Amino acid sequence: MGKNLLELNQTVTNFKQSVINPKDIVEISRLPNESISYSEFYSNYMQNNIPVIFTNVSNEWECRRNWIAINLENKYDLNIDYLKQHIGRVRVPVVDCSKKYFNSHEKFEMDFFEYLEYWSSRTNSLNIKCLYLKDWHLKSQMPYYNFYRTPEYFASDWLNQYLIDKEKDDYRFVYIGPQGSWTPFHSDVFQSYSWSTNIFGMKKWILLPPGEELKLQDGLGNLPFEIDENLLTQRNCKYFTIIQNENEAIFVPSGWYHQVWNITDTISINHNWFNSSNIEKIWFSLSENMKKVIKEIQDCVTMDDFKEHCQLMLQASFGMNYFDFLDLLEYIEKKSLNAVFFRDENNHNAITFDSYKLNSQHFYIDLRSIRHVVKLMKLDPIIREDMEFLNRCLHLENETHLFDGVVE
Ligand SMILES: O=C(O)CCC(=O)C(=O)O
Ligand SMILES: [Fe+2]
Repeated sequence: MGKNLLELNQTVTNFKQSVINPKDIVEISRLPNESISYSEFYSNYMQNNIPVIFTNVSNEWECRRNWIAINLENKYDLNIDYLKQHIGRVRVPVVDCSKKYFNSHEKFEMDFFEYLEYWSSRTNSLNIKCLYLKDWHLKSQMPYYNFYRTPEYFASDWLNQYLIDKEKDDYRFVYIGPQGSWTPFHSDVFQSYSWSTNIFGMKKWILLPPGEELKLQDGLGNLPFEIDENLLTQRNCKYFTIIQNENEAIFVPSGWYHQVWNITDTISINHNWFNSSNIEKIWFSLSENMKKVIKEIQDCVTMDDFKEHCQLMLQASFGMNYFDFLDLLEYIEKKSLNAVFFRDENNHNAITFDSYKLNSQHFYIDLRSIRHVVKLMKLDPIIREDMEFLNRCLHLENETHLFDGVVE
C-alpha cells in the first residue's frame, strides 16, 4: 500500500448496494490504522455506510506532539505557551453548552487568548461556564501550519478540495472542549461523512443508523435536542455507544444521527466530506431539501423569479444549492480528467488533497459516479425545465465518456 496513493482495486465498482445492514451489526469495529487497505475501507465502510474506529492515527501529528504538555499539577493539559506562540491572537467560535439556541447551543466569538485564560482559570471555580471552542477553521486560517495530515482513508474529499481551491469556507475544524461539554443530537451537513480524531482526551458517542431517528420524532415531526440511552431504549431505537480514546479516529457515515460528549477535556480535529462513494446521497438530500423549499413558498409560484428565489432559499437553509453542486461536480470532473491525461513522472495521476494521489481505478470510479449522479439530476423537474442546467448536465455527462477506453 503506497502511503500517498489512494488505490482502488479493480474489483471495486461504483454504487455497490449495501451488503451489510446496520441493524445486523453488533458492535462498531476498532481497527489499527493501516490494518486494512484504502480499497477495503472504501468498499467495506464508505460504500456500505458503516462506522468504524481506527487506532493510532495521529502519532506523527505536530499538534499531538506540541499542543499538550505536563502542567504544574503533573497532569497532561493544553500547552498554553506553545499555542499562544504558534497560533496567536485570533478570533475563535465558541458555544455555551448550558444555553440552548433553537436546535443548537448559543454561539459567539472570542479572542483565542481569552479562551485560553478561561481554560486555565476553570480549575479553581465550580460554577464556571462550560465553553466549547468548536467548528474552528484553524487550517484555513493558517494554511501553512501543518499541524496534522488527513488520514489516507479519508483523503478522497471532493468537498474540501473544491472549497479550498475556490477559496471558500471549508469543512475542516478544530474542537477544544472542557470535560462535560457536548454536541446536541444531529446529523451532519449535506448528509456528508465526518471523521474526527482525538488528539487529547476521550469522547462518548451515541450513533443511530439512518432512519432510527424517526422513532424519536414528536407529533410535529421534530427531533429532540438531546438524547440519552433511556430515551433510545424506551423508543426501541437501534443505537451504538462508542468511547473514543486519544489517538483514535471515528468514521461517521452519511445520515447517521449522533450526539457527542467530552468525558474528559478533549481536543479533536474533524472534517466533513463527500466523494464518489456518497455523492448520490448528497444529491438526494439536496433535491429533497429543494422539494421542501418549493412547498414552503408554493404561494409565490407565479412570481417572475420564483426559481432563483428557491435556489437562494436552498442555499440559505441547506448551505448549498443546485448551482453550487453542479459547479463542484464540474470542478472535480475537470480536475480528474486533467490528472488522467497529464500524468506525472511516476505515472501516477496527480491530484492534491493533503498531497495524496489517486490510481486509475479511482479516477474511473469517480467519473462513473459523476456520470451516474448527473443522470439522476437530469430527472429532476428543476433541471429538466431549465436549459442552462440541462446543458451543463449534458456536457458533464459527455465529458465522463472521454475517460472510457483510457482505463480498461
Ligand atoms: O466532537 C463533537 O463535539 C462533535 C463532532 C461531530 O458531530 C462530528 O464529527 O460529526
Ligand atoms: Fe456531527
